[in-house]
Amino acid sequence: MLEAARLIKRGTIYRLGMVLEAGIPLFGARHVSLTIPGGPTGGPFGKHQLHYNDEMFSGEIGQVGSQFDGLGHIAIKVGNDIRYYNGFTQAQVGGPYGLQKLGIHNVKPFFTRGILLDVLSYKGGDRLPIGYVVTMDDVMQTLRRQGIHEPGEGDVVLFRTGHIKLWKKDNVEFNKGEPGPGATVAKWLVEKKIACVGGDSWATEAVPGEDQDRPFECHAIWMTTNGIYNIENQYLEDLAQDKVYEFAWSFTPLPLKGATGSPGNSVAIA
Ligand code: UVW
Repeated sequence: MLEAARLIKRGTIYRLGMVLEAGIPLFGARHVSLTIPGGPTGGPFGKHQLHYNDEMFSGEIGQVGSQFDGLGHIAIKVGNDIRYYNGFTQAQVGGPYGLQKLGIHNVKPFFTRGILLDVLSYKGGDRLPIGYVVTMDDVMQTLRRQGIHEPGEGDVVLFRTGHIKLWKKDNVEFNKGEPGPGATVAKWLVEKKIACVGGDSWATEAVPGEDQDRPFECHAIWMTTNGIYNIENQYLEDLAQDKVYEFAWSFTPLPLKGATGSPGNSVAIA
């Protein structure tokens, strides 16, 4: 944490979360709805006639928008069992009113070193094509071009691909697939012992990926096998514009008991 704080030189805060609202691109049949029936919701109270508003929210709260994937989000079948991180089975994890293990409320706030890998600037163009698999050479050349060290233990690594430019402009194209790392880069990040990976796309990995028979392989490598979190749909344009490649990164997941993930607004401070 103190190491991360030393990366703050100018005191500029970059907001990385997208606005959570109806009309954003969503995976599958997920939905987002916020309503304030009537209005104001209540009051008046007292001589000054105080009124108040409350909202109703409906949606897959941990899995929409700029979402942070917890370790109870992804499982893979091993033998006859569906297994989660730490080898937990579906019977141990599942529950009708929230996860019994690996719920997002267990995750502590982050304040750590963040690294932007602006692969888009290295490769050129407006955005990387859907399905483009970021290679180890792309990662190394991007690091060299940016003049920063390889990631280390506890870091967050954010990939910029330009895919976010489709957000609310062409949701159909946004949802069709995406560029991003594949299993090779995913495993390298595991070796580096990073705490969290993320990017400006909805899964932080190439879709379709390197092996079309193993969709969301990086999700499984990161979350299920190695306990590395994944923060998706991050807005990285301002960081790229200012060429800010190393920063303090902070995010506090919503401690919603038993949830699979958390919405929110991570920040980079430089
Ligand atoms: C899935 O849930 C499969 O993907 P994501 O974590 O990107 O929403």
